[in-house]
Amino acid sequence: MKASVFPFPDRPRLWGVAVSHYQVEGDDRCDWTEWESAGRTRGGPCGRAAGSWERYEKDAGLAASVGANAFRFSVSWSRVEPLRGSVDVYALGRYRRFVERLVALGIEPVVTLLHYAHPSWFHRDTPWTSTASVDAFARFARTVAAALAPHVRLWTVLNEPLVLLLGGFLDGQIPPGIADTRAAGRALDNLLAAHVAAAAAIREEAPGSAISIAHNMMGFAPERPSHPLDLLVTRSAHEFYNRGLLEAFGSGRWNLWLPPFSRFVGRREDLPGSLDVLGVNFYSRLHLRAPGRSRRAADFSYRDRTGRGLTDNGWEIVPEALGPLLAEAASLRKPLVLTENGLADATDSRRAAFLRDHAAAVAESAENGIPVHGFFHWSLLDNYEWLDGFGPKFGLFSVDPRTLERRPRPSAALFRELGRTFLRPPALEDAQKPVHI
Ligand code: IFM
Repeated sequence: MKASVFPFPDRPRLWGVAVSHYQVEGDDRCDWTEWESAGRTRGGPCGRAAGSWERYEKDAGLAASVGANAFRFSVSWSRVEPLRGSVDVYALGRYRRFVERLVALGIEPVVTLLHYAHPSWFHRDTPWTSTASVDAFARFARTVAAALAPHVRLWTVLNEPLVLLLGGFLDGQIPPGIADTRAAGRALDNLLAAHVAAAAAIREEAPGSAISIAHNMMGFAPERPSHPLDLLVTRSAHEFYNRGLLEAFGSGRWNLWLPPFSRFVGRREDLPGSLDVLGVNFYSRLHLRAPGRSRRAADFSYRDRTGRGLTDNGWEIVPEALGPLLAEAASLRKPLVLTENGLADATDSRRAAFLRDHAAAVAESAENGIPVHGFFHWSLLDNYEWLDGFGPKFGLFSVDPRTLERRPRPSAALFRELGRTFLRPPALEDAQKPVHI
């Protein structure tokens, strides 16, 4: 059996912060800027975002100041390859400098290759519905891996591929704005093929790398707890959204049914071997009701069932849903990392409890033998939220929209304290236990 490349022996646990390039860098022309110009978002243009393109080294320092030993960010494909086939070496060098800074601070860089935004040429020339997308993406992955090796050892190839599929190809809410089941089926096949090809390219350019995806997992609950139709759609939502990709990466076969009429079936024998680590993004839970009043199969909504209140963008706070989802993710038999978890909370009145409760859920899972080796808070900074603009404040640090000055929110201190516990070596814990003789 092949020795596992993750967890890293010299850094068995990761306590980190996460951002994505488009949401923080600013002034990056890509499919999403076109989407904004076409008035397809609710929140206005991204513009300067948090200005991180000029401030990444400062952001690395902020991460260090809150005790992070890992920093997850994404590389902008549109900056690296603004025209198809031509690489901007300055952009690559910029990321290289950032990575070197992280390493100098003792922070593990964790790099995502596809975090929603694409170069403007992509959907025209090599769209996900065409097999040409596979080579185009693998070439980008190879270029980035060659530029950032050997400093980057953990790669998140695709961020939330099912969200991209649902939003981009089934309900047309995000680029490329398609709503067509057949196109979605082709896009899924090519996304998975692209993952495999990118993983191979990274492993060649950066030997010893660990390859992951960030899989968005949600809690699902029946709106009426004992209503048979609500129970049925809840089960189907869980199977489709949470389990579908686990089965695909576990067995190389997928059969995803999205009621009532969308089914995606496929196989790739090389899929299981293309993943070393499973990243889980977890935020909230949806309550389902069938038949739907506004949607045919079912309606879904967030509800405050735990009495903790909803986040600023209306999501239920439900840490008790995390443990069962991590257990489900563990059925893939790969090491796990919680690659995103956080909330929109401008006044910082709920973030401390949120952090504490989710860290406790992770600790409990680990104690129960779930191999969860990392925890990344979304986000380090207030940033641009895809459809909602700058309204939701996800940052441990607020960002002044005028000066782009970063300021720690009070809960940042708690993040640091929780990190100390999470990163404490187990041997030390044992040594601290009272010894009875
Ligand atoms: O901001 C997003 C991120 O880009 C992907 N996961 C969910 C976050 C909060 O909506």
